[in-house]
Amino acid sequence: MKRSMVRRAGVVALALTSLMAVGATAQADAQRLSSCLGSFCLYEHDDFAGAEQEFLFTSNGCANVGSTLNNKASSMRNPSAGRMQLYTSANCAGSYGYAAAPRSVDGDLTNNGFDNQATSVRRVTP
Ligand SMILES: [Ca+2]
Ligand SMILES: [Ca+2]
Repeated sequence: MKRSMVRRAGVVALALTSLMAVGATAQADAQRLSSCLGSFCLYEHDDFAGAEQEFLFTSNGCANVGSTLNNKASSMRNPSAGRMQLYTSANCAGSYGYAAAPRSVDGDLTNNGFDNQATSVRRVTP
């Protein structure tokens, strides 16, 4: 079973801006991960800003990015123990173009060649 929801994250993004000024300490990374309440979160803009989609994976599987963030995701948080693979096609068709390690964050997908590309997400066992 999986489901997803989209909510605005303006207040969260403001709080994170001050967190990130502290520096990339392990503690700050843990706080950044805990700010994603689902299994995996995508954000419209760099540094976890703009619209957010939370994916609630309870097992390995594929979920499509919602219309709000389709081809718009620019940063991600993966607080889960799973590896998240991002695809440019719906229903995780074809090969993935980006993989998020368990318990990782990425504030900018541009240097991975995957800015504004994600259309679906598959959770796999690392
Ligand atoms: Ca974007
Ligand atoms: Ca990156």
